[in-house]
Amino acid sequence: MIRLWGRKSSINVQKVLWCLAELGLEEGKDFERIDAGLHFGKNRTPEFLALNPNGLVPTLQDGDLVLWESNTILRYLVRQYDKSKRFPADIASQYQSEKWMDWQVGTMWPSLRVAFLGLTRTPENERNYEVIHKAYQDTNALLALIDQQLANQRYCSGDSFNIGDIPLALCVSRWILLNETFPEQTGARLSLHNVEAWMQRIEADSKYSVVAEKELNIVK
Ligand SMILES: N[C@@H](CCC(=O)N[C@@H](CS)C(=O)NCC(=O)O)C(=O)O
Repeated sequence: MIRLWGRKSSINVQKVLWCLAELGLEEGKDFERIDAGLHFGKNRTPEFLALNPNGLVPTLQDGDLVLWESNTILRYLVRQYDKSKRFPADIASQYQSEKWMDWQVGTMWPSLRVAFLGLTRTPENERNYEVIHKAYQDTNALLALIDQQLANQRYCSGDSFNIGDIPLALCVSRWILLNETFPEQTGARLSLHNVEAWMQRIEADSKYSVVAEKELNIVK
């Protein structure tokens, strides 16, 4: 049975849970999940560090194979388990999706992460609100790029939902949640109509609720 290490409130664990759901793989039947990270701990034990020397979640075990890096885990799961072709299999769609996955981890998240960690993992008296505000506003500008892309197509890689939509939609959900929770500190959130419509399509069509998990684990 597949084993997934990670708490459900982690955005990177959510990517994996969403992908597993789309592939029709069920917790308790096809995979087991072990709560780890933050208050659950377990991710700094020698046993865990032997699996993932970064001490981070998600970490996935499938037989002898151990994987970490959430986007890589998604790629693996689709290649290994997408027997019913839930995700587009043509090369052009695959690489359009890859492009956005790399952009999420290399460009968008580094910007949103500064605002996210600044507001949720930094004690109030240590927060640098200028840096947080700038990071949030930079993320607005980055998300405007996805909005442009979605003006002409329904999903990140074309007309069908793809794995690249998963990390993007989870980041958008965090971007909204941060602004709703800390409106003054983030400054205004751009109104992105194509992104909004895409989020609604995703919420209606997918097997995982992207907006359901609202736990930010805020440090006081
Ligand atoms: N690039 C990694 C980042 C993993 C990561 O930063 N995980 C966070 C949760 S989102 C973590 O394990 N934090 C420590 C903790 O939860 O205790 C990935 O995409 O999987």
